[in-house]
Amino acid sequence: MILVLNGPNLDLLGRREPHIYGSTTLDDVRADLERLAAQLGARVEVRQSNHEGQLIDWLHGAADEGARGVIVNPGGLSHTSVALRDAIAAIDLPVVEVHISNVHAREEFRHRCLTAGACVGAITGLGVSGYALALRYLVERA
Ligand code: CA2
Repeated sequence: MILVLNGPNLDLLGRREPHIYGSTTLDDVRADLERLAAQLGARVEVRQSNHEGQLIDWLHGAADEGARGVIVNPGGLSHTSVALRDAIAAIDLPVVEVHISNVHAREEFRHRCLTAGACVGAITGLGVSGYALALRYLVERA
């Protein structure tokens, strides 16, 4: 199983700011990833929380839940959270960071991604396709 974690405000995906994040909802992303995972002979579990501690708890429990890898879009916590970065670094699973928008083409405060440095890699700016690309990578790697 590949765990897909989404951070604060990503529950609004497809419903606000479509010029930045597109019109696909998180439920659409879930359905697409479940379909792709089935094609690849894998399984995904897609979650979202607006709470930093909940994301950290999910990371801590990922291996015990049977995850072989994690895809994380930390949302704005990517730019601020040492605690989330430490949680990613502490677990013994490959983690890929995904950003829907190109954070490097946006405000300067989005250019630094604290969490990405603890991940095996990051995909930014390819829209929601970034999740599917990360899933393919993790299934092939695991
Ligand atoms: O591009 C991304 O995926 C981000 O992680 C989205 C975050 C932002 O803080 C990061 O810098 C980049 C924002 C969370 C999503 O917020 C939304 C607000 C309205 C509509 C859709 C999403």
